[in-house]
Amino acid sequence: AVVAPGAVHVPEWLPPERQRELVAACRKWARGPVPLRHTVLPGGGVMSVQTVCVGWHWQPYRYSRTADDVNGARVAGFPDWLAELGREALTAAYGDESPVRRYAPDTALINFYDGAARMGMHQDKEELSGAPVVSLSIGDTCVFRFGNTENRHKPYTDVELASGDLFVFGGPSRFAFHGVPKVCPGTADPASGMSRGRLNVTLRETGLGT
Ligand code: MD3
Ligand code: FE
Repeated sequence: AVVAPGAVHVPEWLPPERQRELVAACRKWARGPVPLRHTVLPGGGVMSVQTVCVGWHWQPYRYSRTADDVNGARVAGFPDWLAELGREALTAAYGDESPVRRYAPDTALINFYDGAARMGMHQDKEELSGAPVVSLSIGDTCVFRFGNTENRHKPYTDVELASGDLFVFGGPSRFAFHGVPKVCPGTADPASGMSRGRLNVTLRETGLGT
């Protein structure tokens, strides 16, 4: 479903077996070299979501190779199979069009939501590339709020994201405000590899080079 220009929702795109593979990879990254943890914001706020990064480390509000705000370790490398998954996702959302074969994501932000976690409305502006963001949801269903480019308030559209759903945000939707006002605990299918909580993996091009 096209939710807005460039914003395409593909329900049940990732089959359960590939969801489990992705969960297994995320469990490994969650242990290190930089652990899954609550990001602390510059003003002292602590995010309710827990995050671990691959390829580049997002520390609010910049990317780095080392997790200077956590343990100083260098982040895990971004694997080729994850970039390939991103290209498959773009093809599924947009069809076999020109930008697809050139999509080269170099960072993944992996977010874990327990039953109480939320993400406030924000824009993702740290990337120097205007390439699309690929989002994969696994585990509990959530309410995802897709807003406008002007401000964090109305108009917005609420969309339920369930396990295996793909969402691609490109073109005019790339810099829209968005957030997760609610997760629905206990809605995960154990076949996803998540017995509780929600995992979201976003793939991005940072535009930062090597
Ligand atoms: C639209 N994550 O990591 S995924 C984030 O479910 C983030 O964890 C949410 O927002 C989550 O920054 C939402 C959907 C998403 C991700 C990035 C976007 C939508 C986006 C970037 C630009 C526009
Ligand atoms: Fe975001």
